[in-house]
This record gives sequence, structure tokens and C-alpha cells, in this order.
Amino acid sequence: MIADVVTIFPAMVEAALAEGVIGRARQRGLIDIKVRDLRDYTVDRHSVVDDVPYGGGPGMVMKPEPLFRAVEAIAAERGRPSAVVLMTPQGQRFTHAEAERLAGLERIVVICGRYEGIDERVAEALVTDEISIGDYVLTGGELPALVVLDAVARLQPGVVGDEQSVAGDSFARGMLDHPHYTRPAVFRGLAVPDVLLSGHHGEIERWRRRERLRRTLERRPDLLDEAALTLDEQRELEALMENPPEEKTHESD
Ligand code: 4FV
Repeated sequence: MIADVVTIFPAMVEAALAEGVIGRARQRGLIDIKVRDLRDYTVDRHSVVDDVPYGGGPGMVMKPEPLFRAVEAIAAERGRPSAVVLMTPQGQRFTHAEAERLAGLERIVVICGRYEGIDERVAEALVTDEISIGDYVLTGGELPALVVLDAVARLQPGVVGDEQSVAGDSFARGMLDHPHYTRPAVFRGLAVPDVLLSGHHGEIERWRRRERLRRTLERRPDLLDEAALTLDEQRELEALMENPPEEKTHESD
């Protein structure tokens, strides 16, 4: 995975990409993410990246020239990108499936907007994918870009130590994840479910499967329409729908 992020706040993006699993994967050369300062692609002595909106109205708009120069310079240096992604509330909603699609591409460029947005000619002539992380307005595209880069990078081979945890990704199978517990077995009177202490792996897997289905049914039934359920899961789901477990009140959890 080769990615370039174009932003007016490179330090903010670099800081987040330097830590944890992603930071280690970059050090190990498993993924190659470069952070580009948009101001490096301005030609005026004030490194101007924004201007007033045509037609009036509040705020500023990001100018097309620096963004075109940035993407063209990156393409000249790293090869033509497989995708130029613009983070925007007007984009298609980001999903696990979208993360898997982007993870399969060789080179992506991610543009982080600021101000009211970017000149539409960038989206028309340069951008291949407009992606939104949710129906709310942020002050900038940097956090959305980091969400996408994190979700895509962890799908790269070797990035997440135990491949199992990626293969078992909840959304990879279209369901919510089962609950997780660790020591102590009892904390403030709250006990870990006995089955998890049983060492009975078959029972433990059945319990986890039932919990994934129960939670998905309760919290995100919409996911079940798309979920690729095994025969056992389908049977388990029918059983859950026939006799839904009693409403869980907080302390009984
Ligand atoms: C956003 C989102 C988002 C809009 C104006 C940046 C801001 C500012 N991006 N998903 N939600 N972007 O709110 O992706 O330029």
C-alpha cells in the first residue's frame, strides 16, 4: 500500500500515523504513507491555499491550483495513483467493504479539505472517489482521512500481528463483534460469563457466535440483510428471533 495524504496540517496527520500498529507498519516498510503539505505546492510568497467563494457567502474555499499541482507532482514522483480520494460529507459512506476495495489498490492519494470545502473543479477533474465517514460536518478532512487510512492499512498483510483478528473482523462478515473480557474474572461484582472460563472451545465459539447474532439483531438488524451467515448462524438467528432473550438491563449484563 502506497498512500499520499495532502493536507494543510501535515504535523497533525503525521502525529497520528506515527503511533501504534500503523506507526510500526510504516517503520517495518509494510505500508508506505507520505504526508504532503499543500502549501509546498503554492507558488505565491504567502502560500495561499484558499480564496473567497464565487457567488458570495460565508467562509473560504480551497483553490484548485495548489491541489492540482500537489496531485500531479505526487503522480510524477510515485506513479499515477489508482485512486484520488476526497474526504467530504457529500461522498459515499465509508464501509468495511470500501476499506477492502481501497486496500486492494496499489497507490492512493487522499485529499483533506478545510474551510467550506474545495473548488468543485478538483472533484470534477482530479478526484476518483468522494468518501464520507458520516453525516456530520467536521472542521477538516484530516480526521476522516486518518479513519480511512487506518481501516485500509490494517488490512495490509502483516500489519496486524495476528491475521486472525483481521479475518475475524466483525464487519468483514457483516455482523457486530461478540463481547470481550480479560482478567480479573470478577470486577466490582461483575463476573465474566462462566462459559469463557470453561476452556470448552466448542462452547465458547457457540456462545460468541450467539452473542454476535444477538447484538447484531438488537443493535443493527439492518446489517443482517447483507450478512453472509453460515447455516449454523441462520439456525441460531431463527432461534434468537423465535425467543428473543429478555431485555438486558445494564447491571444484569
Ligand atoms: C467530512 C465528513 C467532513 C467539511 C468541510 C471538512 C469537512 C471541511 N469529510 N466525512 N463528514 N469534512 O465533515 O468526510 O472542509
